[in-house]
Amino acid sequence: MKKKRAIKLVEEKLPKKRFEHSIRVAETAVKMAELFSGEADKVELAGILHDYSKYDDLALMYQQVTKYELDSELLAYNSEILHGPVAAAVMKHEHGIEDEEVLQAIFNHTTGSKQMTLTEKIIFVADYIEPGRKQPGVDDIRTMIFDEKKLDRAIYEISKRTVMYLLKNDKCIYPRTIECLNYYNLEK
Ligand code: DGI
Ligand code: FE
Ligand code: FE
Ligand code: FE
Repeated sequence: MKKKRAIKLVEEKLPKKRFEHSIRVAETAVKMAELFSGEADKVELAGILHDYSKYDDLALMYQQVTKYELDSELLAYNSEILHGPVAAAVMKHEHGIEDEEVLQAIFNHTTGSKQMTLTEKIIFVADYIEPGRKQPGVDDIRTMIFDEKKLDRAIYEISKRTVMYLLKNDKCIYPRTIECLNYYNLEK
């Protein structure tokens, strides 16, 4: 899929704020690709499309999990966990995206995963640090990336902060989130 078509898809589907977030994730991801010798075209496309399913009706998402034979464990979770895997399946089956790296980056953008490809890593981090993000301490992660160039360290820090936030708010933690946390703790 060409960039222009991806932008049009997302612009027509998502609210303006979420569309603008998607563009900033893509822009941040392209900058990171330059820094870490990643593939700019891939991260740009994944960045534009990563939140495509974010506001889909939960019932529709559950239907898509079944239709596209995604892990049935997903059915126990809400749209926060579902929107990445569902968007990846929709892009593959309904919009003809074949690049597995792009699809994986969309799939895992919320939870991360162990042994991520460079494209996946970049999208996972760019989603967290794009210039519109205001989480406390997000500048520490930006420094880790743009000054220290420590990608795996940044992934660990993001996972850790996400898990701490989830525990504090009595949310369920998806197994892949923990897998990511542990893997990049050892890798960092
Ligand atoms: O879609 P975005 O808001 O751009 O960002 P995202 O896809 O990274 O989603 C972030 C949300 O997902 C954030 O509120 C935390 C939540 N999240 C991440 N990992 C888990 C999770 N929620 C649950 N319940 N369990 C997780 O493991
Ligand atoms: Fe998301
Ligand atoms: Fe994220
Ligand atoms: Fe996002």
